[in-house]
Amino acid sequence: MNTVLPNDVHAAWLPPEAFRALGSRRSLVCGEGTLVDTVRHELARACARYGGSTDQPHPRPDAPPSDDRPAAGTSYELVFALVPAGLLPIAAAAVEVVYRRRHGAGALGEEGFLLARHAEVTVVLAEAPAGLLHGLFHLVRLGESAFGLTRPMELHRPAMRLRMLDHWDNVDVHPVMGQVERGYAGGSIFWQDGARREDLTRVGAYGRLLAAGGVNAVSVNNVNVHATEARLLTDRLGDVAAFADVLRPYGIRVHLSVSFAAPVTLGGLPTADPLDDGVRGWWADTTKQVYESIPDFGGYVVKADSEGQPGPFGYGRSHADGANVLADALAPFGGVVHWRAFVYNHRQDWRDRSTDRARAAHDHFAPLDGQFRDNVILQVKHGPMDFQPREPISPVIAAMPRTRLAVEFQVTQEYTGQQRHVCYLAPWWSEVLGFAPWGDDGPTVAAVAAGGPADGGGLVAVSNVGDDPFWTGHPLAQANLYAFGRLAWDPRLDPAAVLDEWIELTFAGASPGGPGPVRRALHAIMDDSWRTYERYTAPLGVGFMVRPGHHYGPDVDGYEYTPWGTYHFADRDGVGVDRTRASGTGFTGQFPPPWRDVYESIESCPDELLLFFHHVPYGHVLHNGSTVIQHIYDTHFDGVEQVAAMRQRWERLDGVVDPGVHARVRERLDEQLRCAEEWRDQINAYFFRKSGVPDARGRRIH
Ligand code: GCW
Repeated sequence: MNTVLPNDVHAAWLPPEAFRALGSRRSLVCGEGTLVDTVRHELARACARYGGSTDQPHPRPDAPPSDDRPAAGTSYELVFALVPAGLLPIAAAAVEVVYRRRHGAGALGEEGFLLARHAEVTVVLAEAPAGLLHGLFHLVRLGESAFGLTRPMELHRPAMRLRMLDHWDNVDVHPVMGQVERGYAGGSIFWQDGARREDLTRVGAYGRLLAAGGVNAVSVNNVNVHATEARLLTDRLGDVAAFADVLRPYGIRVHLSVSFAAPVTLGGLPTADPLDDGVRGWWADTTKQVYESIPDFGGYVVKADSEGQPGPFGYGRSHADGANVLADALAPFGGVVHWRAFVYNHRQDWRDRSTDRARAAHDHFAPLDGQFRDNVILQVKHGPMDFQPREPISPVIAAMPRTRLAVEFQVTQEYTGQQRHVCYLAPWWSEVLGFAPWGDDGPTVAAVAAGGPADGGGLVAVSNVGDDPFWTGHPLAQANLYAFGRLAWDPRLDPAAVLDEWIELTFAGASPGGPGPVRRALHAIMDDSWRTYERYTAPLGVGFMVRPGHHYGPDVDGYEYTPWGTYHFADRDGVGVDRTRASGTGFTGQFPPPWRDVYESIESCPDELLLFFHHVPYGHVLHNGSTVIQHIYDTHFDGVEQVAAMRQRWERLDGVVDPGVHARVRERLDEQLRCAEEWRDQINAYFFRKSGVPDARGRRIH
């Protein structure tokens, strides 16, 4: 397993320095399996650099293999063990006894681990190999503090069983979308110009980074499945198997986006009707072959009847019929189908005020609750529209108690600055995950994704990685990828604390003065950067004032008269979309109480979503005491000032962080400032010209 990167590729959150505390100690690893070997390999690599040693139990030549004993005479400072274990050093054996007494077998599950410090030994126990790997990376995060005086026994288990990244990578360079659709970090790490990359070192290194954040699944190709990419399911399956081979040692399972029309386009059948026996048979046979070459294959991802992709509607069938045929093919092998709920009419007539894109997913899917197989996961974008910087949660999340739901985020910054802008998204995701759709006494969005007694669908996000030397184009966008994994593992984590972890790891080698000054500067720059982005772009939740097509920079009316269903309805008197039951599209009625009423009423609707739910006059007074028009001016002026301050703050890190990182971030901040000024000037000019209301503070509006 080679995950050693060439020097010109940034180490992200796993620089060698992050392993100093582990690599300078004497460790023992007890257990067997691919992922246990990975733990050994990681420790050996760290020890080679930092002078520690790592050992495994030496079987006595005359004893059965289970009677393993640690090398005599060595006192270990760190023990990793799969339990139940054979002979362990005394401290670890004592921890195991306490664990068994307190929790009994099975408490750690497939991926959990236990951490304790006892008699000056740090002990990590797990019941399955993946747990040891997660324990290893947890220790990497803790660094020296894992070896402090005492540490009470801690049990760590992921909140979500599936923590997945979707790649929108194409095999062939798409004439409009390029190698990676909505990719802002160069080409694909998987393919180049129509062929699988020969050297998959970066794919392996990517798996290692993901495992260290907590991700355990990756879907490798774009959900818009074009002709060449469709063949990944059949004659190009070797590509997928090769990726699976390099990701497996890090506990990452591979999934594949497939085309619903595959029985026709690949199988030569006359139909892809999900109720046709020939079609069912084709999916069953094809899937069987997939598992013959990839026994731990995760399953399929499907975008159907959406933005031109084929689907069951073409045959007069429901999305449950469509999803279930794939689910039945996958079930014998333990695979799942991620069926996307992103289904809406993208050929809408802007004159027709009754069609509301926000309603579409709920209209299509809520009536199907209870009709999906157990291994169908309905993958729902977190908001009803499309990854805008501010949206309410999708009402689908609260409407399908008998369906496994996965919530989908977008780490790639399509609508949040395209990795040219600093926009730390964890605070936004954390708000979404902590939202309680049924009111404060009910479960949160995170709890829905995690599932009740049965498994939920987990969390999915669109990756922001490419073949760029910094992985993510903007070096600070790495924090979003890291934070996604951490929040999927534990949605209650504080985004600022997650950022802290990321800084400590990534800048472990920073000089002078270690990560301290870097940490202060990065918190100042990043903690509030999502809200800053929100301030200088589309106001008060109205969304979609971006340039059509590429979605970068302002264009207030760019989507106003298009078929995409993304309107703001600004006129001389006011702005916003009336989605009330009383006089609008009725979208508020898709939410359960209390939100259906909170959003319905202009008095109780939160300011930040006001224009998502209501069309209001410019003089409408917000809860914050400002009028809508003055709020627009103020936030746009403030937002730009905040970006200027970020840029200054970053300048002071010159000579403190790696020069390559410094230069890249500086260049991006220059662009962010330019673009934020453009947003400010266009938005302010637009609303001043529409409303005729001057800025109360007399600032310059063009
Ligand atoms: O946000 C939109 C993007 C499309 C994307 C689509 C989706 C992959 O603009 O590029 O297609 O969402 O989520 O399917």
